[in-house]
Amino acid sequence: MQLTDPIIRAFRTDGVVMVANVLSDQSLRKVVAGIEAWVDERADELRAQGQISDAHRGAPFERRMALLHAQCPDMIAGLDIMHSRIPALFEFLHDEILLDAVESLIGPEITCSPIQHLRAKMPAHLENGGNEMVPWHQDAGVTLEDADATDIVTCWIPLVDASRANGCMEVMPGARALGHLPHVSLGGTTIRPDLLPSITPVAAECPRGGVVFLDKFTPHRGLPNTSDTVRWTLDLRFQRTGTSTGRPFHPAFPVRSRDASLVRRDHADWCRRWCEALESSRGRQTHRLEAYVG
Ligand SMILES: O=C(O)CCC(=O)C(=O)O
Repeated sequence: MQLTDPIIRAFRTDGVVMVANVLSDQSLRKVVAGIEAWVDERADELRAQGQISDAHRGAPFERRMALLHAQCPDMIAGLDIMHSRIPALFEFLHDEILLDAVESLIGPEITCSPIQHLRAKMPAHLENGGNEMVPWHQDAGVTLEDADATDIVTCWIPLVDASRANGCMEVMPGARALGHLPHVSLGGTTIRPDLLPSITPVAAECPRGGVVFLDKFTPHRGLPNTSDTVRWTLDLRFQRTGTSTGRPFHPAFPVRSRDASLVRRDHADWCRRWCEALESSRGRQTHRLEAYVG
């Protein structure tokens, strides 16, 4: 879906825009089916090890992971995109409707950044729940300097309706004009508290099918999930092919080009590149942090 001029203008001015009804139900169903297959496998593995007693097969997508996590918080270990490498997620990185929207913002030569996440945000009341809370930061703070000149578009994609209650993001519209703000390590990578813009935050509620488009300088954070269900989301990043990603040691790859031969569609190759990169980049710094004494 191409974005309209008013939406593009809002993105450029505010650094954030929520667009409803972007993605097809069919694409999202395929992604969810791929995740469910991973959950089945992981639950079976933990049941065989005696770490869970009930795999809750048949429980709704937005409940099941909470039921499993309550039995074994380790259930979500290895879920993130680069570790689980779920084939349906790799396919979704090429989603034509999503890429049409991204093309409206950065043009037709599009590379998928390796900074990409699948998040299952647990209800905060669960024991070990709330660990997935992300403090105020800019995506520029979690990329290294080599990407300073790169326009990076974050696509935050709920797989279930995302509301304030289940822990959607809060964002600061208009703060992108401030550029890169120093980040420190304080309960996670976060904007130095004394430099946090005094802009009233807005809850970026977004229904399933919608996308929140975010500029790399827009401060945002994840709210706690006060519901009983799991807030499932993807956050993916795209940029012009040939620009630096800020994670030079992790694999980026073209997902759209006027020259179709440049687009990489080989899932096995993607898996191989991630395995090698994770091994060889062990211990590398990925966030840009300043020393801080509060
Ligand atoms: O999903 C969240 O709660 C936070 C997401 C986030 O920080 C990001 O996409 O950069």
